[in-house]
Amino acid sequence: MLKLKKQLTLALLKPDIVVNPTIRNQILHKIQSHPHSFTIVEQKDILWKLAQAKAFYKAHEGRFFFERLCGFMTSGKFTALILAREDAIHYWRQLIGPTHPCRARVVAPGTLRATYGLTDTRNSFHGSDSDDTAKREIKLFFPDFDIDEWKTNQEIHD
Ligand code: RTP
Ligand code: MG
Repeated sequence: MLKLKKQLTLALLKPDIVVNPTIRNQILHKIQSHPHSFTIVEQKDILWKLAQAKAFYKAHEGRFFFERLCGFMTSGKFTALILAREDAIHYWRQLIGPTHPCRARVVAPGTLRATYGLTDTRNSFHGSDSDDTAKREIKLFFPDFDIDEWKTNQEIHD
């Protein structure tokens, strides 16, 4: 039987989730359970300085929500995860749902942002949007993690 290759993505549980340990644990359990079945390959809690937030969200510099986004992301710890499964980038973004929770509640009820998101900016989750972005974000949050070595090990165990 043909087995699809696993892919890695970088996910963040933002400070509005991490401030509530019960909710955070519920989410960690849910994303590993059927039917989502992500494997948590690495996990780390991080507290950013403002400059780190500004660098990560540089693409949004100048937009009206940039300052409040960086303020929010430095308001407390967030959890960074490396997640693995087939088509992980696509499925993680599908599971978290559209950027804005109000819209998510209409077009994608049941998604994580629809369920937990508070506002357009305090929207609880992040997910890499492409393979290149995932590689860059994994390197940023987990500099010691060797993506190529992980891929090689997957091939050996497949
Ligand atoms: P992410 O990068 O966090 O996975 O989210 P995304 O691709 O769905 O959204 P993006 O457009 O990249 O925006 C990055 C983060 O900026 C905040 N945001 N606030 N109108 C607003 O107030 C607004 N729009 C975006 C959100 O926290 C979003 O996740
Ligand atoms: Mg984005």
